[in-house]
Amino acid sequence: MKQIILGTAGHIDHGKTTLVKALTGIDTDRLKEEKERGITIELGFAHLRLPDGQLVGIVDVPGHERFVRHMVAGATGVDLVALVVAADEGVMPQTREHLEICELLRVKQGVVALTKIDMVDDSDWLDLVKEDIREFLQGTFLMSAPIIPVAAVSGQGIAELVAEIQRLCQSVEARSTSGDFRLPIDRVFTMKGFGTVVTGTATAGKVRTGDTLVVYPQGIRAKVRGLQVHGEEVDEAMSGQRTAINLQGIEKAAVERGNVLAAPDSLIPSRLVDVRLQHLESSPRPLKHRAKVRFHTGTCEIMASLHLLEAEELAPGSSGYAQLRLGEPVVVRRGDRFVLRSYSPVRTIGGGQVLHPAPVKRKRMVASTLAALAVLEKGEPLELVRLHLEDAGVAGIKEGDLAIRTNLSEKQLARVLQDLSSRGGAVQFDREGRRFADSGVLKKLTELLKGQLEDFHQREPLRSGMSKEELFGRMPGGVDGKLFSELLQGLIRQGQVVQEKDLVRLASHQVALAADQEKLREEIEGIYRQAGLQPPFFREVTQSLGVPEALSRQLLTWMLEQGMLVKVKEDLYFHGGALEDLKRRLLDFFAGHEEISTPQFKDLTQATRKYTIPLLEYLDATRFTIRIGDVRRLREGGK
Ligand SMILES: Nc1nc2c(ncn2[C@@H]2O[C@H](COP(=O)(O)OP(=O)(O)OP(=O)(O)O)[C@@H](O)[C@H]2O)c(=O)[nH]1
Ligand SMILES: [Mg+2]
Repeated sequence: MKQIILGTAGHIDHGKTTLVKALTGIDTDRLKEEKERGITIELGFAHLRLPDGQLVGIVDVPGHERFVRHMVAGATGVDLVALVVAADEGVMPQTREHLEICELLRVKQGVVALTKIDMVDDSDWLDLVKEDIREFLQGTFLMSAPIIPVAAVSGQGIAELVAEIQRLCQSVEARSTSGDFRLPIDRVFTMKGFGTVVTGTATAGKVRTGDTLVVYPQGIRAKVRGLQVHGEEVDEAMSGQRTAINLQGIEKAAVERGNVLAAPDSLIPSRLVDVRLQHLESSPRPLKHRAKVRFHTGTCEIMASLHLLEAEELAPGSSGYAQLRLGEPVVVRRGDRFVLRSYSPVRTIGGGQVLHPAPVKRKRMVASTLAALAVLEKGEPLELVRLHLEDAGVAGIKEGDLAIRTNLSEKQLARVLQDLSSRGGAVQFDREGRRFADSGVLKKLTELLKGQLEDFHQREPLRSGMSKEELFGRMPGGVDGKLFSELLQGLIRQGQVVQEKDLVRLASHQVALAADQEKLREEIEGIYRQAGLQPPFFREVTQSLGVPEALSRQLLTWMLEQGMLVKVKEDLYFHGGALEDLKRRLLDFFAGHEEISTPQFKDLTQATRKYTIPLLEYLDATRFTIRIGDVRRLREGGK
């Protein structure tokens, strides 16, 4: 069976609630204040079983000017509207405003109920009112909707109205129930023994008892303990159903109307939203850049400042791109409809469609901004995905986040990503995390990476390479670690970069000493070879040879990398051959001894304490020997 919701709309006192009661037998004005004042304040809920068996959920909205925000909340997720006009009064201000809201929210179909016809005994008057309504509906989605006269008190016309609703229901498109579950919350209350219950009209997906959901924008997780649809307990609820959800693990005070209950990781709270804004024809004056407005979407109302991106003002009846800067975070998806109302006096002034649910601050009057927004509004899925990949830049983006931003179905998105990847437009750099990056961004990053290596080789011609860590540190901020590794591996596979241990270098780079440097190197090495186990300070050697500081440092690094010199401790370097020789002699010693004491070691090396202690520590540290108390033994496997 299709899930269908019908909403009422119309001016105060025109008979909406009475009509719902005549249709369903349910009085939706439950509050004491509503009974006393005879008006609707909060949304009311009922359901109607049509003759053909179809069940229709009904949302009854208040007509009072002060509660239009409740009406907007109620109209969210509605498939059909019953526009109620009292025969004795005709079209009134909220008849107009409610119809405008339905238009802005893109309600597609409906019927007009001309109520209280028992109050009018003049058939000419009735014809006049009908004509008036017909004219009023010109150019709207209700343009050719039937106008059905009813009198709730006598039941006159009710059967005809039911027949029309049934006819409409048959043509309502069945909703998709795939995708992430989402329900804008319109009521929160506690039930004895059950805890917190929230209600709303599910606008997407499905939910089952036991599922974990998140209350947005707070990000509080809660478990679904129980579900009710039309007052009956169910295991599963879906898009298009009026649903009550009993939540476990959340206090009533932590949730409020306007919050959204949705699948984990399915929404991004944001204080910025890009939109296509339609300014109502009936608006009294142009909408100005930076105007203070009320942003309504789902069941929430949030104060916002309107940033017109294309002009200083928007004339009534015209439309344009805008960014809303909100006082509180909102959670929307691309394509969501919204309504704007003026700050004061409060009046509906426009509305439209969300293009980007979590954009960056946009620069106004800039061609690139407008081009991006045009893609967000009208782009093919592929262009849309590419735009979001580009925006994500060097940080890359998760497939799930792309889904939220584009609001494409899982299947559609997977297809686009595959298409883009095979065409070389996108790269999946993290399989497990399902993260992607734009190829153009990667190309730039690759150039940057190679540029950094090139700079390094120029700066340090005698060093064989740069540590991976240092190279990563020189990438622009926000570069993802996995993305960096993937790029580097790619360059290594292509043979452009070579990695040895932790050092990377351009394949083209080779350390080669100039003839004069080579001569110096030989002299230094000679001094160290001669000095054996009592080497001089490197600085002393190079100073005596008159080697400039910078070259001295480069030569040292190079000789260390080549293993000509070995660092035993800070500022203490030995000739590599001298150390090898020492190790050979130690092996001979251990052939005849179990262990060696410090004095024995001193004898063996013929060196002073200044050298013997660091040497012993070096041999321990490199796991050649092991220290036991005051003596050393050869480590197993030590050589
Ligand atoms: N005679 C007559 N009175 C009606 C009819 N429908 C509603 N009324 C009366 O009109 C008054 C207002 O009706 P409601 O149903 O509360 O009007 P509403 O549109 O729900 O009002 P709000 O929710 O406050 O906007 C009540 O006193 C009803 O009894 C009708 O068909 N005939
Ligand atoms: Mg009412």
